[in-house]
Amino acid sequence: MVNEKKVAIVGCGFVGSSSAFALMQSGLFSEMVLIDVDKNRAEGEALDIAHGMTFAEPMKIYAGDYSDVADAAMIVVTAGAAQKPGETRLDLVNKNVNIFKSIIPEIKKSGFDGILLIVSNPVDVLTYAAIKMSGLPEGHVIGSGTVLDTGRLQQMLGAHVEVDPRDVQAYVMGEHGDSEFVAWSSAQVAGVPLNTFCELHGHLEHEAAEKRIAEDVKNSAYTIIEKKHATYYGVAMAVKRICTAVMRDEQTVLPVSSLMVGEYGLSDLAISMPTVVGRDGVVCRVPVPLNDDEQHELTASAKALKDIIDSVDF
Ligand code: 6V0
Repeated sequence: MVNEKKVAIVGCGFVGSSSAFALMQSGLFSEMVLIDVDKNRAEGEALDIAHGMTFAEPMKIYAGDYSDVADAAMIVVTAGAAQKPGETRLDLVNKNVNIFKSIIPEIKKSGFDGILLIVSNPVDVLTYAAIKMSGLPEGHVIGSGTVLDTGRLQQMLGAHVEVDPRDVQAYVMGEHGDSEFVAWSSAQVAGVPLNTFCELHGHLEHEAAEKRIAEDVKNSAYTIIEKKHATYYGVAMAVKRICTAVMRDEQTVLPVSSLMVGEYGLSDLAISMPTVVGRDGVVCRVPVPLNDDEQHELTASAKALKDIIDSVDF
């Protein structure tokens, strides 16, 4: 029996604890279990977050293990090593796939039957790995994908054209990483094509602005990591947004990462595209029209991911 008010978080570092903090304040759940190989860390975070509870939404929060996740409605996985100087991306992939080999089979063994949200990086490869290892229906395993990148894009575009970022419809698609791209050709503000809206604000150098903003979005994580060694508040809010879409069955369009089954000619990999998200995870995907350049960028991004997937032993 699934407990509709229970969430588990695996990995209680910067991202896991910030997500736990955001979820505690959300009122979505009344029970939250924190799991980490470093049990002390999980216990410390549970205590610290629980002490804020009387100022937010009361809930049960505790450090636990995989025997506690069977009836969870959602599990958020943020466990994993972060890239170190001198370490290749592939080194990180293998390291985190190995960490997933110690986590996902435990989740499967528990009989968990909810929605599995993958946040650890490289998120697209690990989402694919979790789909393969968990035995869960494909649509029940989603990666946070480019939800954070899209939030960053909306925030920057909102500042650029001086409008509430929530009124900007524009998506970052592809890999959550270096090969991601912005689907500029479909970008709008309140139904008005983005370029037209920009011109209303006297911004006429569309190509230069698009290039600058897309680069700033893509480099956000590097910039933040350089300054404060990790990024966690933005992604924690993205986690809360995805959990809200699932638990409230909102059918919200979010660019999560999920298994492609022929969309844009792609299959057998997880990558981000606008997707309707509800209580069943992936409800359906939204085939946002892409121009030739964008289709080319998506194909290249998918190839970069596929090459990594093919080199990893799942
Ligand atoms: P962190 O602060 O080092 O935390 C990682 C945590 O995972 C630590 O507490 C570890 O003890 C724990 N851990 C390691 N192995 C296991 C295991 N086998 N079982 C349980 N717990 C384990 O890293 P941080 O929290 O900063 O980042 C976590 C992951 O999130 C990394 O892979 C980041 O690259 C990724 N991010 C993903 C983002 C996204 O948008 N998808 C954004 C930011 C970071």
